[in-house]
Amino acid sequence: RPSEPCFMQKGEDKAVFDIPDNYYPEKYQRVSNAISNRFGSDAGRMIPIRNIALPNLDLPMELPYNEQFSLFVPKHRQMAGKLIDIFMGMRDVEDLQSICAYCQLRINPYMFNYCLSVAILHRSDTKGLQIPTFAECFPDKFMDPKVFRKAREVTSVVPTGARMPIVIPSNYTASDAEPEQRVAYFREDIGTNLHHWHWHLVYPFDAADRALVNKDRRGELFYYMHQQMIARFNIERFCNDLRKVETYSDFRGPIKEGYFPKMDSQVASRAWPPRFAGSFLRDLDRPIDQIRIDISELEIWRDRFLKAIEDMAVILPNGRQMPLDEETGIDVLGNLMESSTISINRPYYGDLHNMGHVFIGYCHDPDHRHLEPFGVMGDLATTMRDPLFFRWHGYIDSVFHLYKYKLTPYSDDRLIFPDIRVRSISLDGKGAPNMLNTFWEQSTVDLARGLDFSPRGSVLARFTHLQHEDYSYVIEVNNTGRSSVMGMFRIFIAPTLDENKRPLNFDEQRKLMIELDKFSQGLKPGNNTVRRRSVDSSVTVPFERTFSNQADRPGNPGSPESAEFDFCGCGWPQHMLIPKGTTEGYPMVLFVMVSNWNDDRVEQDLVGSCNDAASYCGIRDRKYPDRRAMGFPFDRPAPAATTLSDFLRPNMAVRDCIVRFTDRTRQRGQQE
Ligand code: CUO
Repeated sequence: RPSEPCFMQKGEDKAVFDIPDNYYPEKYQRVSNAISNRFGSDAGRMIPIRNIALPNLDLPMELPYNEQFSLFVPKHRQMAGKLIDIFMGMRDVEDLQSICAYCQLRINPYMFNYCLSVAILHRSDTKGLQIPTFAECFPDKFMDPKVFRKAREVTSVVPTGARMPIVIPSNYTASDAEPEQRVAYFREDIGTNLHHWHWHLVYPFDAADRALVNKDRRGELFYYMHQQMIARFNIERFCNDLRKVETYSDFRGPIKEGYFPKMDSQVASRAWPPRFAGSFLRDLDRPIDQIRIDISELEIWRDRFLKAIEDMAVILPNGRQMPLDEETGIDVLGNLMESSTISINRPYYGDLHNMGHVFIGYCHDPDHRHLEPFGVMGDLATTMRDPLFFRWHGYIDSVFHLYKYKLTPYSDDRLIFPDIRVRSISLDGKGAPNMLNTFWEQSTVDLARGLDFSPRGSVLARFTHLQHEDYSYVIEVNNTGRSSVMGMFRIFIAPTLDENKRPLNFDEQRKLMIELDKFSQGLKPGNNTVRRRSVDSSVTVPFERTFSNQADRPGNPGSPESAEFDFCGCGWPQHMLIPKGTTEGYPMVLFVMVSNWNDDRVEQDLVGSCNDAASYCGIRDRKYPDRRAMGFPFDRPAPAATTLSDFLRPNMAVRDCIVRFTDRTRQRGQQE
C-alpha cells in the first residue's frame, strides 16, 4: 500500500507532513512519534499540518480502505460526492492539506485520489497544483503485475543511478488465437486509458456544487467524446481485419467476448476478475454495494429512451413533455443517458449507461457469493481494456444516432461559406506525399510513486505503444471576396472501404469520421496557403503530458501557465492520433471544411485557460469553443449524398491518403 500520499514529493527534496497526534488512526496513536521519525529522518522539510475541527466523514468512510472503488456504483458515487464537497468546502489550502492528512490513512485510496483530484482541478486556490498522473499513483490499473515484482527486485538490489528500465511486455493479455487481441494495443494503451480517466475527472458525476457537474454542453460532449472513441476503435479494427464493433443491445443474450485482465489491485490485494466467453448478465443483488437491480430495469430505461427519441420529447418529473430540439436535444439526452446529477429526470430515465457498466462488471458474481469485486468494466481507469466496453458504448452511441437521424439534414446555407473555395488539402511529412507513417515506439514511465514498498529514487518501466511520424497539413484556400475573413478549419479522416473492402457509402463513412484538428485562421483576399502541424492538433495533448504532469512543467505552481497545464491532462494522446494502418498501406480519406468563424465562434476570453485539447475535453471554466454541433458537419445524415463527393461543397476538400505501418520498434527520441 502506498505508505506516503501520492501527492507528496519523493527523493532529494522530500518533505514530510507534521501531523497532529490526534490525526493518526487509533491503532497508530501510541507510536506516532516513531512513525514520524521513520518517515521524517531524511526529510529536507517539515510541513506543519493545522489541527482543524474535522467535518463528518462517516459517509465516505463507509467504503472499506482495501476495497475497489467504482464511480459507476451509485453508493460509491454518493460517498465520493460527499468527499468532493468536503474538499471543495475547505476554507483555504492549509485546511485542505489538513483534511487530506487526516483522510489519507482512513479513506479508501482510490476514492481519496479521485476526490482530491476533482477538488484540485476545480478549486480556485489549487489551480496550479501538481496532480501526478494517475498511472504514476496507481500503476496497477495500467499494467501487468509482473512489473511490480521486478520493480521490487530491482529496487532492493540496484542503487538508484544504475537501474535499468523494466520492460512491460506488450500483448500479454491473450494469445493470437483471440482475434480481439489484434486491437489490444488500442484498448490497453496507457495513454488512451489515462485520457478516458481524466475526461471523467474533469466531468464528475456528483457534487453538491452544481457548477462542477453542470458544465457547458456536458451531455453532448459525453456523446461526442465516446462516439469518437468508438469510431477510432472501429478504424483500428478495420486495419486489423476485424469487423465493426457489434453493438451490445440484447441484454439477455450470451456475451461472446471473454476478457482476462491479468492485473492485480495493490490496494485490494486481489486479482481483477475475468469474464469467460459466453457469460450472461444476471440480476444483481449485492448488499455490500447496496445494489439490487434486475435486468428488466435496464430494459425499461432503454425503452423510455427509444420512446423519447421517437416522440422527440422527454418526460419531465412533473409529467409534462419537453421537446428535444435540434440545438440542445443531444445535450439533454447525453445527461439523461450518462447519467449524472444534472439528468433532467433521473427517476424516470434512470441510470442506463452507468448501470450497464455495473451489470457487465459484476456478471461473474452477481450476488456476491464469491466475495469478488467488479471486473475492469466497473472502473473508469480500466474499462476501455475490455472489448465489451466498445460494444456497450457502441450501443449507447447507436441510441444517440437514432436521435440524430431525426434531425433535418444541414442545408446549403449552413454548410457553404460564400466566397471561400478550398482548392486542396495535402499531407506533408517525411516520406512520400499524402502518406502517414506509423510504427511501434518504446517509452518510459516512472512507477516510483505508485509502488507500495517505498523505493527511493525512480523506478522506470518501458512500454511499447503505437506512434506516427509528425506531419503537416497544407491547405490551399481561395478567398474570392474583397475583404479578409476568419475561417474555421475542420479536419477529419475516415476509411474509404468497409470491412468487406467495398467502398463505404456516405452514411456509414460519416460515422467513421474521426476529428484530427480544428482551428481558426485569417484568410486574405486571393490565394492563401495554410500550413498546420499535426502536433498542434486540438484533439491531442503532447506525449509528455499524457505520461507525466511533472515533465517540462512550465511556470511555478499557482501561475496561470501551470494552471493550464493541469487541466490539459485531459486530451487524446498524441501518439494515438493516427490509426495504425497496415503494412501494405491502408487507404483513408482526409477531409477539410472551412466554415465561417463569425458564425461559429463563442465570445469568451481564453487568456490563462487551456484550450489545446478542446475538441474532446472542452475548456476549463469556459464554454465549448465552437457553436456548431459537435462532430459538425458529419453528426447528421445527408440522405441526398450517396458518397462523400456528393456531400462536398466549394469550401470543402478531400484527399486520398495511405496509412503505412512499419513493424519495427523505435526508442522514443530515436530518428529513423
Ligand atoms: Cu466513459 Cu462509460 O462513460 O466509460
